[in-house]
Amino acid sequence: MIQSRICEMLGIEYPVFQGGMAWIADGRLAAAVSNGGGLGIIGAGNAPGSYVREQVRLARSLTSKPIGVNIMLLSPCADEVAQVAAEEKVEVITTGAGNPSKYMKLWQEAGSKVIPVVASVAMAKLMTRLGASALIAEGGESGGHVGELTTMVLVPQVCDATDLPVIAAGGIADGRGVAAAFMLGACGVQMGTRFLSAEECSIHPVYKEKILKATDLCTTVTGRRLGHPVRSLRTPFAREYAKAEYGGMSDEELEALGTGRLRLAVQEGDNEKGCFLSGQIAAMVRKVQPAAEIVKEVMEGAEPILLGAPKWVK
Ligand code: TUI
Repeated sequence: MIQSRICEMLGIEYPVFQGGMAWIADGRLAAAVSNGGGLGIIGAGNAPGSYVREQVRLARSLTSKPIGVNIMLLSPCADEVAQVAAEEKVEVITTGAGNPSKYMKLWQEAGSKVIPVVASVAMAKLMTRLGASALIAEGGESGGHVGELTTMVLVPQVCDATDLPVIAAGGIADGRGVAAAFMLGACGVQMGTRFLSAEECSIHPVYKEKILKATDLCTTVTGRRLGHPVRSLRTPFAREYAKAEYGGMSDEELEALGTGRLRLAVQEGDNEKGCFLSGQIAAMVRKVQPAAEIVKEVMEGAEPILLGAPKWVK
């Protein structure tokens, strides 16, 4: 089976991270992925430190393998959650939606490996200089908060800019995507959308069903005007928001319009008012299965492609 630098560094069997999705990636999902040989990551999102501590402890009760916590840097609770992640001594801390410089020392002193999501070469260089252990290069095919560049464009440039292991994210859901990521210079992948269909993923059944039924053009990006573009399924809410964004609404009204919508999707399955974050790859997510099976399936899919590479070159 394919092993890489990141497996060795973290003591994991497969170079597969599960994205730390806000409201979605809880201790149960993270433990299932880690038990399957990947790296399960708890998403802090906007939640307070107490929630994150509880989920870390839940994950610890379900697995003895390494786990991670993702700190969403736009969260009003980021400072508090950063502290909790250090206190709980999680093996890996990933970050998203911003610059984690001010927390790096705290986390390194706690013994955690810091693996920030970067969406640009400049951020990749800065994080390398500040002692990150690896980088996640996430292209705009991903769900949730997105950068400008695609995975195809971002990953090789980040690999050229650093000697650290690079994990590719955005638009990866099967063995072909993993093989392509390795060809771009990555030594592992992070998937979010593919894990939405995991048995251990506790999202509302309506959310799961929407992912399973998604087609290629099902997602859209809103929120550019306020400076945090977000990819989600095209739903009545996404259409309403897009209309408001290009209409006369003030920034404050627009901000208020988006507040609480992810919770409505994840917990209530509210088809009208919810914001169903999803990557472009949703159309390739076709069945509900255990998280461990997903990890194994994508890696088993990648191996023959990578080992048989000369066959594709005619
Ligand atoms: O963070 C994510 N995905 C997310 S966060 C989220 S919650 C949210 N809700 C409303 C508005 C915004 C977020 C849902 N999905 N992915 C990782 C990611 N990080 N993608 C892009 C970036 C990124 C962008 C800019 C990382 C660093 C960065 O640096 C900017 C700077 O500060 O220079």
